[in-house]
Amino acid sequence: MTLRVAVIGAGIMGSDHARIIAEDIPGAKLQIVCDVSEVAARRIADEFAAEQVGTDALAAIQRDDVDAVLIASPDETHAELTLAALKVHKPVLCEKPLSPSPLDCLKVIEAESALGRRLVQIGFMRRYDSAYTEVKHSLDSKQIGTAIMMHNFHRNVEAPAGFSGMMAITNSAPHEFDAIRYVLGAEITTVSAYEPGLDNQGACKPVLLVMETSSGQLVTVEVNNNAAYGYDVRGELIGDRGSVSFGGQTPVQLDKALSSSTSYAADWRPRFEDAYRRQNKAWIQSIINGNPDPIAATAWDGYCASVIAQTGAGALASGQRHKIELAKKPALYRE
Ligand code: ISE
Repeated sequence: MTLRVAVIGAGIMGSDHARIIAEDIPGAKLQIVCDVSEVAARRIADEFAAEQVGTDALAAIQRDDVDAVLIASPDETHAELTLAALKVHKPVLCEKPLSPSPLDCLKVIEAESALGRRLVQIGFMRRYDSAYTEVKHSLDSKQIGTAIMMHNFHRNVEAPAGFSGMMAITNSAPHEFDAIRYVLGAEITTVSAYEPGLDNQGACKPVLLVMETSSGQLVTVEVNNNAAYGYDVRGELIGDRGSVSFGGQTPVQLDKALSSSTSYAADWRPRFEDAYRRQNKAWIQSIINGNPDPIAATAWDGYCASVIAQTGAGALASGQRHKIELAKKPALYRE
């Protein structure tokens, strides 16, 4: 069985997903690349030998020769396109965020619940990263006892123009929110957010989030989108009988001239290359098997990340500790 995939969006992530679908996944075929820019869509389609090129996402989703939809268009379009795919009962892998708006996430949840089966997976690829997998295993297998605290660091080399501390919470930190919920198996219940007071001429400042969970853990997240030295995602999970550190740069170390060095990736793609590949493979396999992948992030997980992001942004603006208020979890997403 070969699944014909439409990739919607020919930007950084769309082109990466198109490559993975075309080159790395037996059982999947890159059917169409669609982007509002025909030039961008054609460039990626030509590079990875897609059958078709399109500029109308809704039309691409409805095509008879498309079995599954991978959404990597701008964030604000994700929910609408996911709803369009659900309308024609097609499985979706939607890049994070499902939507910056929790209300729009809820619309997806309602539509999926009405269908009575899970067709939406969210691209929280860290669930497929070996570091996070091992951290979760060390906790689940009781190697470090009960989790007490978790520290998370998320650093990009340079923020795009116009990126703010607020956007660090709504665009970058959702990966952390999902990874924390996934590893700890707990909900985030409160959030406070801080920025350094220094005046660095309008550049996006780092933000520090302090959160509490439903199991009583304390969690910190530092997002620094202007870290300058490299893409660096790492952290430490502290239990009452041990602790596990994770992440870090590439595993290769260069020793010469009385010194030792390692190198950092310039952005997230090399760091999470294997995770993206495993995630997309698991997505295709789950469609072929007819069963959602057990570790995949669901529309509910997308909603939770969106609520935490929105609440975190509010906490940064107010300087107060804010409570995370979630809707009732629908039956479709309960284990
Ligand atoms: C970006 O949108 C991503 O999704 C990356 O994974 C993340 O590391 C980066 O900070 C975000 O801005």
